[in-house]
Amino acid sequence: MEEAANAPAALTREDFRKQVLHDYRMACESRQASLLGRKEVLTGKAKFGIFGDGKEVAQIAMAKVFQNGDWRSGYYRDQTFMFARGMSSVQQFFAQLYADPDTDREPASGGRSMNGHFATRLLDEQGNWLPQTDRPNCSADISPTAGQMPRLLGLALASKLYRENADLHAYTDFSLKGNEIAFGTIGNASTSEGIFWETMNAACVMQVPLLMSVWDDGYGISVPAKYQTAKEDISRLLSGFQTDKFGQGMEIFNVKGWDYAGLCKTYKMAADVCRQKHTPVLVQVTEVTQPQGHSTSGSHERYKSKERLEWEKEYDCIAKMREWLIANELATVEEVDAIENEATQSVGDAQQAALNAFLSTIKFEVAGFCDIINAMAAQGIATAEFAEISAGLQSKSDPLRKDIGNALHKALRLTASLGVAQKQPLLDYYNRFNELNNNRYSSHLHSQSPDSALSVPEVPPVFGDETVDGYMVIRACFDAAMQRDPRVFAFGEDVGKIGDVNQGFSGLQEKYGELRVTDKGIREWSIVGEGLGASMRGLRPIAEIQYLDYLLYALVVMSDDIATLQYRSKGGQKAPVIIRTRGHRLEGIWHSGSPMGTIIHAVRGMHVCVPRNMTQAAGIYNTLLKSDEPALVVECLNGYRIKEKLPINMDEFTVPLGRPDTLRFGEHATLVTYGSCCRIALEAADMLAEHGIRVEIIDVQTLLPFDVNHLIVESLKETNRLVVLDEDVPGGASAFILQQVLENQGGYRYLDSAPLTITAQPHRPAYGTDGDYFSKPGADEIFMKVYTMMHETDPVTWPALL
Ligand SMILES: Cc1ncc(C[n+]2csc(CCOP(=O)(O)OP(=O)(O)O)c2C)c(N)n1
Ligand SMILES: [Mg+2]
Repeated sequence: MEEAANAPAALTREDFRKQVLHDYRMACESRQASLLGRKEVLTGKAKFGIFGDGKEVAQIAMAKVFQNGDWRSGYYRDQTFMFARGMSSVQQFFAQLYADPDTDREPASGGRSMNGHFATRLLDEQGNWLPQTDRPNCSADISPTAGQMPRLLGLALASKLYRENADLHAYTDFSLKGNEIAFGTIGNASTSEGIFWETMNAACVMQVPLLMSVWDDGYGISVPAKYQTAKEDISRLLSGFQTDKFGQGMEIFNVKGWDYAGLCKTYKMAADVCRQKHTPVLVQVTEVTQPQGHSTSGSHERYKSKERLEWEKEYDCIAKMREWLIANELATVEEVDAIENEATQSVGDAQQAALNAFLSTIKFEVAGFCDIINAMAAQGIATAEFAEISAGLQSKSDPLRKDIGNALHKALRLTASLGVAQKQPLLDYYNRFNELNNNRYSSHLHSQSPDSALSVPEVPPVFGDETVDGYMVIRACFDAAMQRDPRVFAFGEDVGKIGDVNQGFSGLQEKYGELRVTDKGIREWSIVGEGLGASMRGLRPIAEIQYLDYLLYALVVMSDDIATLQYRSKGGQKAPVIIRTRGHRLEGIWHSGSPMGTIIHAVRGMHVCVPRNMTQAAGIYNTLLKSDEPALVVECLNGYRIKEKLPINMDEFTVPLGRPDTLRFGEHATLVTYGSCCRIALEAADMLAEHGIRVEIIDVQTLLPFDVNHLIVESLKETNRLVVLDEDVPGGASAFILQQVLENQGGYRYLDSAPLTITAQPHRPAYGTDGDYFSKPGADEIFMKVYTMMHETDPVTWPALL
C-alpha cells in the first residue's frame, strides 16, 4: 500500500476512507456533468459547451485547502472545484448551460454568460456587500484567456493590505487580517499571454498570497505545447522566480493531474506556504487530459494522435483514482461501480430539474401570451391567424422567449389597422414583455444600489481666499480622502516617492506610508487589475495610469472585466475602482492623445469623467469615493500649474456626474465640449463676441454618463445651432456627442444649421507648438468654422472671410 493512501494522523482509516470515497463521488459527478452537458449541446438543447473533464481530481485537491474568505479567479475548466467547494451545484451548472436568466437558479450570471463562467454572489438584492470572510468567494469569470490574471493580482494584494495595515483590521467582513489566499487557475497555453508573465512578476515583486494553478494538458485547443511554451514547460521557465537566498520570489510545485494522493499533499504544502508567508506559489499540474476535447465546437481526434488519445484514456484521472482506491483497499470494485452509477443517476436528475425549471417558466409565459391572443381571437380579431400562432407556440417542446417575441411582433403586424382600444391587451403585453426582458438581459450595466454614483447628493464647493496651483487642489482632495478612510489607497508609476509626476500625491507617502501611496512597475494592465481585484474586496483603490496615451495598455481589463462586472454577474458583483490619468493638450504622438471615442465605446459600464480643471476633478473624486461604481477620471495635463481657488470644504464637496456646466451664455450657437478644450472654447468665444457672435459654452464634465437631464437640448432650443468641439479624431467622441444630443435628446428638431464638429486631425498629433497648432483644434479654427456657419445664416451681418 502506498504511504500516501494511509489516513493522516488525525483521521481514523474509516473516516479517511469515507472522505476519499466522497471525493471520488464528486469527481464522478463532475465527469457525468461534462458528458451529459456535451450531449445536451449536441442534441440542440444548449448552444455551446466547455467542460472540466480531465481536471476533476486536481480540483478536488485544490478545494480541500480553499478556506472561507479565500478567492478564486479562474477559467472555464473549474466546475469540479466549484462543486467541491459548494460555490456551484450540478443543477446550477446546467441552468447556466441552458442560459436560464433566473439568478436563483443560475446565480453566476443570470444566464448572461456561456457555461463554465463561474461566480458567487457578493452582493445582496439591493447591491450592498455581503460578508466575504464566512464563505468561499469566486470573482466572475471572463472568456478572454489569461484575462483572470490582473484581477487575481488585486485580490491577492488586498490580503497584503488587510494584513499589514492595522487600520484595516476592523473590516472583518472582508478580511481576517489578510489570512486569505487568492487562487488563480489557467490553462497551459494561456500562459503564453503577456499578462500572465506581467502578473507573476508583479506578484513576486509585491509578495502577495497568490496561488496559481496551471492545468497543463499539453494543448491550447489544437495547438500543442511546442508552439506555446519555450521548452514546453512553464514551471521550468518560471524557475528564475523560485524563492532563494536573495529573497522575493515564489514557490513552485509540480504534480501529476491523475495522482490523487500527490495532489492532496502538494496543495496542502502550497497553501500553507502561501497563506503563512504571503509568498506567491505556482502549482503546475501536468499530465492532465481532456477526454471530450476542447469544447463542443470540435473533435480532438482531428489533432491528437492515436497514441496520445490512448495515453489520455490510460491516464484519465478518474480511471487512475479508481485503480488507486481498489489497489489500496479503500473500496471494492462493487463499491466504486455503485458510486459511478449513483453519480450518473444524480447528475441526470439535476440536469432534468434544471431543464424543467427553465422550460416551465417559459411555457408559463407562452400560455400567458396565448391567453391574450386567444381572447382576442374569440372576439373575432384575426381569428384564424391567432389560432395558428397560438397552436404553433404551444406545440413547441422547447420554446424560447424569442419565439414569444416573434409571435408577439407578428400579432402586432396583424392588428396594425385596428384601433388602440381593440388591441389594448396586446399593447399592454408588449410593454410588460419588454420590461421583463429588459431586466433579464439588460439590467445592471451600472450599480442599482443606494450607493450608485448618480445617487450621491450634490454639495457645492465653498471657496476661501486662497489661490493655489491646480495640483495642490488635487493633493488636498486626496489628502482628505486618505485621512477620512483607511480603505483608500493609491498606486501607479511614480505615485509613491515623488507623489506622481504632477505632484497630486506629493508628501502623502510620508504621511500615510508606503502601503497606501505606492510606486509600481511599468505595467498598466496589471496596475488596473490590482485596483479591480482590491476593490472587489471592499477597498477603495485609486489606480493611476501616468498618461492617457498609455491607458490603451490597460483598456483590455477595463473593457473586458471592470466594465462588464456588474452586468455579467447581473448585479452579483461590483468593483468600485477609480482609474486616474491625465491627458489632452501636451505635444507629440504619444503625449497628447485624446482617444476618448475609443475609450467610451470600450468601457460602457464604467463612468468616464473629463473635468476641465482640478476643482471639478476633486469634486468628481469625492463623488466617486462616496459611490460604489468604477470610473475613469482624465485630468487636464496642462492644468496642474494653473491657479485655482482652494475650496475650504474639500472633504465634502461633490460634483454630480452627468450634469453639464454652462460656462458662458449666448444665443447664436451651443458649443458642447469638455476637458482642456473648455479653455480654448472660451478663448474662441471672446474672438467671436468681437464680431457679435455669442456662443453658449457647455462643459459636459462626464462623457459617461452623458447629460442625464438633457440640459444641452434646452440650450439648443434657444440657439438652434450645435457645435461640438473635441480633441479626438473626426467621428470619435464628437460622433457620440452628436448621437446623444441629436437623437437621444431629440435635438435635430431645433437645428437651423447643419451640426458642426470641430476635432483633431485623423492622425495622431505632431510634436511641438506648431505640431499642436496644425493637429489639434485651436481658437483660430473654431472662430473660422463658427463664423462661417453664421455667415451662411446671415451673409449680410457676417460677410465672407475667405
Ligand atoms: C484572448 C483569447 N484568445 C483566444 C481565445 C480562444 N480560446 C479559447 S480557449 C483557448 C485555448 C486555451 O488553452 P489553455 O489555456 O491551454 O486551456 P485549456 O482549454 O487547454 O484548458 C483559446 C485559444 C480566447 N478565449 N481568449
Ligand atoms: Mg491546455
